[in-house]
Amino acid sequence: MNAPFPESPSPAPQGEPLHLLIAAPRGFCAGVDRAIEIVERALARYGAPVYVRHEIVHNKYVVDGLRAKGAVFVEELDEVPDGAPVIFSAHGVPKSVPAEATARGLDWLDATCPLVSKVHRQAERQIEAGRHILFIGHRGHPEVIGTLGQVPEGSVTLVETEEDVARLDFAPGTDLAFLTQTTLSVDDTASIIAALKARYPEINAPRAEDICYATSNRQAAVKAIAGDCELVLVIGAPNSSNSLRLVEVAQRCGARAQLIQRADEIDPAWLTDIGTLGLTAGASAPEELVREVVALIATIRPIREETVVTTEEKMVFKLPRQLMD
Ligand code: 0CG
Ligand code: SF4
Repeated sequence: MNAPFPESPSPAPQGEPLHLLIAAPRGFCAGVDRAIEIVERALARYGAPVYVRHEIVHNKYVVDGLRAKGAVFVEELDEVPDGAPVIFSAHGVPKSVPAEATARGLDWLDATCPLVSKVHRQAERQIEAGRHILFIGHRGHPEVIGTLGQVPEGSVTLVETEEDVARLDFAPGTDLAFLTQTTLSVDDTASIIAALKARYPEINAPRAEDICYATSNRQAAVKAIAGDCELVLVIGAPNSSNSLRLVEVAQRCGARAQLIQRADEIDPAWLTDIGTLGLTAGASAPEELVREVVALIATIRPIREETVVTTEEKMVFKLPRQLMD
């Protein structure tokens, strides 16, 4: 029998090649790798269903993939049935959450990124030292809720902007300390800290930067390409703080910037009149989605792909002890 006649391939795109600048580092950080591995190992150990409180990381593709393997995502612990294992997301949880899980006798695992846990411990130490904390972060973000929930109510004040700093009314000489969310804009945070230090010169600063290595490296990487790009695509979710910051950084470099979750959100019209396109991905966006975007773009314009590396990352975090054997 004759082989079926092959379908004719769609014609390759014609015209001027689009220069595609891909930022590196981009995509998964060590905390995201670890959190996803915790869910996968828990599924292997306990079998499905394994409950996860909040999206393990802020990415629908990752969450859908784990859901297909038997993870059940909930927002609150009271949605977890008695006797079921539960994992806390990479963003961290208030102290009340593990306390409640223990009280209910639930088998729980903590996928909080170690760099978020480090900020939790600093918050406790500042309170033990008798200081009031000014916490720089975005109201309502799960990491902020988790960090504020490490210390007694009333012992921390959230600061989102320089205007918030101007509105503070602590008496001069009040024993203050500041801490920050891990996924903030490096530049905005520097301005807020400068404003805090100007108002309260004695304020206690964290020993090391709270903004994590992945957040600052991805911002530096997008800065290195954005000035040469007419448009920068950032792969990430609308609830992903670190991804939103990459959009802002690119815009401040003078590029148009667009957050997209998947390749199918790209409007071909965005690509017709430009010479250079930038591409990066937030810390919770997998490399598969970057390749999917590149493949889609290549169906619209011929591309000349170039990766711009600003630093190499080698960070790896240990898994929780319960999952090591
Ligand atoms: O950037 P945020 O904190 O919103 O989280 P996301 O899940 O996007 O990325 C890393 C983590 C945790
Ligand atoms: Fe940890 Fe930073 Fe990754 Fe958040 S973005 S999970 S703090 S390494």
